[in-house]
Amino acid sequence: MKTFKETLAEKIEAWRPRTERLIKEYGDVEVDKVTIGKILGGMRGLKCLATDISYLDPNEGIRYRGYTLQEVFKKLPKPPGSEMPYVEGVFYLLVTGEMPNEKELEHVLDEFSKRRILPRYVYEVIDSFPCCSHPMSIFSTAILTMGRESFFVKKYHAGVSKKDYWESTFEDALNLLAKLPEIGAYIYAKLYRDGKRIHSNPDLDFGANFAHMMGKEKPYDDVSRMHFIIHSDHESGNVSAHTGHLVGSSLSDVYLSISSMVNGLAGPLHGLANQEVLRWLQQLMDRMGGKIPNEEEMKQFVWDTLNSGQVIPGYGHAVLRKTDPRYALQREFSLKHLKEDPLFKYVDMLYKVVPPILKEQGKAKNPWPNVDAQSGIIQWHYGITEYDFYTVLFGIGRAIGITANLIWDRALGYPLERPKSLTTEMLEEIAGIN
Ligand code: NMX
Ligand code: MLT
Repeated sequence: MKTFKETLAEKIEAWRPRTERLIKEYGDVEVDKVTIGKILGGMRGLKCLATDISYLDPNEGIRYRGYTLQEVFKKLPKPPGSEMPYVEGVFYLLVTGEMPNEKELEHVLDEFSKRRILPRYVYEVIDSFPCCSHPMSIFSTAILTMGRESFFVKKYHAGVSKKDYWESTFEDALNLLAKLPEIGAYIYAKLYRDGKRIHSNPDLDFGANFAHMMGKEKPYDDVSRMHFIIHSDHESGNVSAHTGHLVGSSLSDVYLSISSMVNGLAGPLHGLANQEVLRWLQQLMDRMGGKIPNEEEMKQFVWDTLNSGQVIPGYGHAVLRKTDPRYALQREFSLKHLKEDPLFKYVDMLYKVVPPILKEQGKAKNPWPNVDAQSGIIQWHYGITEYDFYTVLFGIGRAIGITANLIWDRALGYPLERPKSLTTEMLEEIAGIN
């Protein structure tokens, strides 16, 4: 049997001529048009990045290596007795483009398990944070601290060939990913459980070990697997993926790149929206004094939020134009496992109430819910009510896709990213404004 790395090496060798040919023979072919609207409008929709790890269709949603999420969940191998697949399997899929067979999966599980031990200084860094620090700041710093472990940096200083950069990036990626559940669980223990840490269990897979360290019973292992898998990738243009890629393009190592992507994810228009959904719902619960609002009361709450100039968290999207399939998947899980949860009832009613209101308001291009409208409610149901922590969970998942991208960025020799900027005066001149 070939190892994970040997399989990847073959894929890379086979892929390189395709990229080389595109650059050499078709470098001048136009793909998209850059308008002033795009330059001043956050480059929305501008086709200017390449990745083969995943693709986001506005109506269908995300595909990982050509597979819809439904297919990913159906085809990836699952631990015995579990509803959700191994997280390690999705990393294999994103990196190699293939579903792992039993032997390949066993090998990846072993790779993750043997790299999971966290250096002591990471606990000390987490311990030394001042009170009231946001968990995302701690998470980002914990990752950053481990830069001293980078295998890529050692190889680079030793003078390795550009063609081989991917190998040490692959090692860094595995070394970091295997440690993220422990970092996340320790931040949680430190902030919300008086530092009472539960030691990791090397016999458990990524999702089950995380659940174990969080002190949670079944089915929280499946909740974790589902959460990490659905958050793992969303093509290259979203803020976290783009940040990871941009920072990596200067040959910053995996630790620097992933720490940076975490900082991008921590904004309320991106990953932090999952915490914002809960914060917003808490305001509604306070207003209702614990009573479930009726549809009219809910509509009023939504309008009040909009009329005060705020966004409805968990709704809208820069690319999607339909309900996010990640929302739909979590809704399906919620209908099966937490249908009677009062918070799920809120979320269920919001699904009916918000899209028509956003349509009526006429501003949001996509009135439908995104992944963040559901994820926090599931965590809350299983007892993780400290919603400041939710984006750390998103970050653990997102690191899987971004590291897969970083490996391939190195393998295909993607260069330093450096677009050109213009001044307002220059734009006015281009527009023909006197
Ligand atoms: N509630 C209220 N207004 C909205 C919403 C919303 N959920 N979504 C978009 N709009 C507004 C938006 O603020 C903009 O207003 P203005 O013209 O005054 O600047 C207008 O509609 C047009 O925006 P769009 O082109 O539809 O959206 P854009 O691509 O700029 O932004 C989001 C996408 C996701 C940032 C935006 O929909 C939003 O702020 N949603 C709420 C926050 C959220 O759920 N973020 C999580 C996204 C998923 N993730 O995990 O990253
Ligand atoms: C994501 O998962 O990154 C978000 O849905 C945001 C995006 O794709 O722009």
